[in-house]
Amino acid sequence: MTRLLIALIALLSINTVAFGHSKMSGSTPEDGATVEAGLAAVSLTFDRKVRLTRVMLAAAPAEMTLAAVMSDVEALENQAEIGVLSELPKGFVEETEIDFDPLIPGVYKLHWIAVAQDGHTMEGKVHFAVESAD
Ligand SMILES: [Cu+2]
Repeated sequence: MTRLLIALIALLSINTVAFGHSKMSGSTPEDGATVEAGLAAVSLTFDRKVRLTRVMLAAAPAEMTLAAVMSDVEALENQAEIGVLSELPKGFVEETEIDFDPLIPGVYKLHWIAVAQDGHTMEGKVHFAVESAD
């Protein structure tokens, strides 16, 4: 029993080291959220400072649902990239806002790439749906 406990603690420690670098702790809208038309910014929050190197916003093909976009990576080949208006922060930040022209109804994916302060490159995606206000 003690041996099992030690093995378990060792395993947990390894995980702590492996995932010790920064990660995204949240976004607005959240991944999987549905928001009203007119959304013009996505904010990203990280648990430790990162330097964003690339942010891409893309609209999914019109026939795709949010659930399909979240689960089917291949289908995003036909996505239309949308211009991001804001410049990425030059230094390391814990939070940033990505601005763009107000979005029309549709399903979108925001893909970000960042470097953590420990030098690791990280990336992630936020998927969300924009629906018409009526
Ligand atoms: Cu790291």
